[in-house]
Amino acid sequence: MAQFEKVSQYSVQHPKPTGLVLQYGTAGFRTHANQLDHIMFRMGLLAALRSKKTKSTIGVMVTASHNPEEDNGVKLIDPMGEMVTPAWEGHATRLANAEQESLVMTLKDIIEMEAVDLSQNASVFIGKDTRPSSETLSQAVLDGVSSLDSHAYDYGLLTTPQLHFMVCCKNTQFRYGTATVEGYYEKLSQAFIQLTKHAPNRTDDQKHLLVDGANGIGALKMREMEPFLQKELKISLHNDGSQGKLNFLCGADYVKVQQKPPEGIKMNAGERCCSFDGDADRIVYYFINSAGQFHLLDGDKIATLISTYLKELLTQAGLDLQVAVVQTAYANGSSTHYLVETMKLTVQCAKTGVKHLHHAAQEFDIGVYFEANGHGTILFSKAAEGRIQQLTVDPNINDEKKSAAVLLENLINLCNQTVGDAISDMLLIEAVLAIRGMTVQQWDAIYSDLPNRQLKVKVADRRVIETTDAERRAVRPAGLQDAIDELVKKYQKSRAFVRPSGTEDVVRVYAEADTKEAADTLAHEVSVAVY
Ligand code: 16G
Ligand code: ZN
Repeated sequence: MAQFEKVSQYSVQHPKPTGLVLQYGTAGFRTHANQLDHIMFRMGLLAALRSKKTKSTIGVMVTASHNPEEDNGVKLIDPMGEMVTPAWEGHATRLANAEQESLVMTLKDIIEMEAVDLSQNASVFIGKDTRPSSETLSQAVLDGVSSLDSHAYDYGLLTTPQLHFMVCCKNTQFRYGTATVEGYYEKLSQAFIQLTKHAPNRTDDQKHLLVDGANGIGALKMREMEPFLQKELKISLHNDGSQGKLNFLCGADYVKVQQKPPEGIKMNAGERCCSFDGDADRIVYYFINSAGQFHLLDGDKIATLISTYLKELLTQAGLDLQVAVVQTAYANGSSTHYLVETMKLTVQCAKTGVKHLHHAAQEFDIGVYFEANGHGTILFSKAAEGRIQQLTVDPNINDEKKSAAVLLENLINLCNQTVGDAISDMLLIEAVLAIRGMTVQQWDAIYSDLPNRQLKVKVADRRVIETTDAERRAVRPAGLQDAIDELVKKYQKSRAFVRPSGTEDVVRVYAEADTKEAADTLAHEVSVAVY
């Protein structure tokens, strides 16, 4: 078949190093950029097949998010802008690891297994981050798509959530928005400007926000977007990529893990600051107080701010829609306690990894999901969106209800419902703080985080650890959970768990307790039990 001849020909230019085995992990393939050329070509092939199968546009994003600049990676995006379905993650791993001579055979196998009609048209959207390696690697994706005579549209530089947005817009016939960067900026900024109208008389200080762009794509895109915001937000952009290295001593992951401000940003006491990660799908906020102490507002604090505001608006609008918050085992115990006990919200725990949280959040009228590391968004069910929309045009309701419904409608438009999005989340947070007239200190004071500690443990084979209950309990090896339970009992307000990492060859340990010393000691004792 001519189609496969082309695949064979092109694949020679993207040879697989013999014996190299890589897995489609929690967020796609991710490793040193010099091992990825063949993977990119093959993901181009697979995206074309997935597009033929679903009769929809599929996305391929070239990025390694918060990893060092020398790494790169790739993830596939399904028709509604969500992460590719698990069965196809399996196909991705198989295709990636087929040795050069069996590539076409593996491809044919997948075509047969999925009953892909090769005569069907295919369309693939491609995006990339600012890593130097992304240029040639995205070219390899294009080669893969073209070698199956499929249509590729290369958007060039995009944040990961922007590509998710484009794919969703395209496949919903633009009901979700226009599949261009301008369409993205316009949709979000219009919603933001509408929301800020409910917060008149904001001072320049209140409009001012320091943004750490991690020297990556988020900084670039923030610059592009700023004019659309019509001065309703005054951004001081730092780590904009003009000097520093991507993710080096800056970015959301650095700030969260190190629990300190990034380099390259000068903060005055009480100033609101936020950091994006390398592909702008995560965000964390922080400030320093007058005593110079650093305060981090992570994904848990973001979820709390947003879910409590949504609940308030629903009450005002008289809508009985259920708001649920989806967290992971890493959520600080204080956040869960506050959401359940004080706010009386439904809280669910999902396994680490955006796809798990996203999936869980889809079960509710309104699902707010955030990982503690700052990745998250809000999902509104079609029915919830419909009821809110209806209320905005209902002639029989009072002004208070109508105003709440209009605010909710604008919040829906401001959310990137396809995936966590640093830019969209930032605008959401800024809007909520503005409307409520809240300072970052007041937001931080909603609850106090329990001291916590994370450690990595290197073991011979991390897969010997098996977990259950959304990774909060270990079922294997035998005896490990009992040992953890005994250790936890020694401390107050304590909790600990272990889980094998999905992105690194390590076991992760998490512990929290009423004091820093107790959390540190508990984490250390649990890591000893893991050996
Ligand atoms: C990936 C996930 C992130 C998760 C992290 C956990 C996506 C887009 N990203 O970066 O959500 O928190 O993995 O890493 O799903 P770990 O398994 O090494 O702890
Ligand atoms: Zn990321």
